[in-house]
Order: sequence, then C-alpha cells, then structure tokens
Amino acid sequence: MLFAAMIQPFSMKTILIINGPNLNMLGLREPEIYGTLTLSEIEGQCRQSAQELGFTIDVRQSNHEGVLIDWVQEAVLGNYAGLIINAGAYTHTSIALHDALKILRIPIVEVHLSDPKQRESFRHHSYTEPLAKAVFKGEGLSGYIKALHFLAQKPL
Ligand code: DHK
Repeated sequence: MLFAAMIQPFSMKTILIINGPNLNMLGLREPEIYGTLTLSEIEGQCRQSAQELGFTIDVRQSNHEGVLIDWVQEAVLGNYAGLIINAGAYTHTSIALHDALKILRIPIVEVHLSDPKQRESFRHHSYTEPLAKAVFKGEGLSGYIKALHFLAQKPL
C-alpha cells in the first residue's frame, strides 16, 4: 500500500466510487435486473478505464448507511477528484446520506445499474440526485464508465 502510494505520480488524481447495500451480491442478485457481472468485475473494468483516463480509483462497498456517510465525510477532508455513488436502496431513503453529500465540494455523479424510475414507485425518488452533477442509470457497467469519463472531463 505504502509502496503503491510511493510510485503513484503526484499528478495522478483519485476518484472515489462508493457502492451501497446488496451491491456486493452482484452476479447472484437478480441478474435479469442488475446483470451478471460481479462487483469486482465492475471494479476491474472501472480501474482499466480510469487508468486510460489518467486517474486512479478507490472503490468501496458497504451494507451500512453510517459507513457510507463516514466515507463521504472522509472525502470532504480528502483529496479526491470526484465521487461516483450508487447508494443502492439508501438512494431512496437516506436523508442522512443526502446531508453528508451536501457538504462535499467535489463533483458527485450518481450511478445505477438499473433504471429505478422504470421500476417500483418506491424507487422513483432519489435523495442523492439533487446533489449530483450527472446521473447515469439503466446502463449497467457502462453507467460507471460514463461517470468516470464525465468526471475526467471536469476541470479539477
Ligand atoms: C441498486 C439497488 O440496490 C436498488 O436498491 C436501487 C440500484 C437501484 C441500481 O440499479 O444499481 O433501487
């Protein structure tokens, strides 16, 4: 870890990717909705795209609302170029996550593998969307890759 930090060029910017509850079950979880890729396969593809764009990524997943909030707060104090967030079901329920994101000064992009607006009505509202500079949904892995491209085009 220390060695990786040492060899990372100083100019290399890091994008934080936060994934919420049940996204660790991708591959097994309702593949007809979320696709067949596992989260680590998605992470691998994102890492490759980020590298091509001149970025590194820090990919995290938790099933716990408070942990997601802690990571957003870490990003407030940290040196990230942007945040990509798929908060899973907390997208539709978490005012606390909304409040945490409100403090962030880096660009936020919301991603969903499925399109929640085309699903059950309880998925139609997003507490993260008002704080996001862009939303990519219903495009599976491509949504994450598009989010990386979107952040790479932003002046940092
Ligand atoms: C993931 C979830 O876990 C759901 O709770 C959201 C989102 C949709 C997705 O499509 O990635 O409603």
